[in-house]
Amino acid sequence: MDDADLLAVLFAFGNSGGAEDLNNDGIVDDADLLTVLFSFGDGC
Ligand SMILES: [Ca+2]
Repeated sequence: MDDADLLAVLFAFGNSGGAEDLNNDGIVDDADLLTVLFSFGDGC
């Protein structure tokens, strides 16, 4: 999990679903962004 993952979520922000919908609630939103931030630096 690094800045590339963060960018992927930012670019997909507002989109429905997809690989960037990390919590699988159907939309890429701030919750997914927070998931990336909390996991930043972890392997995933
Ligand atoms: Ca989501």
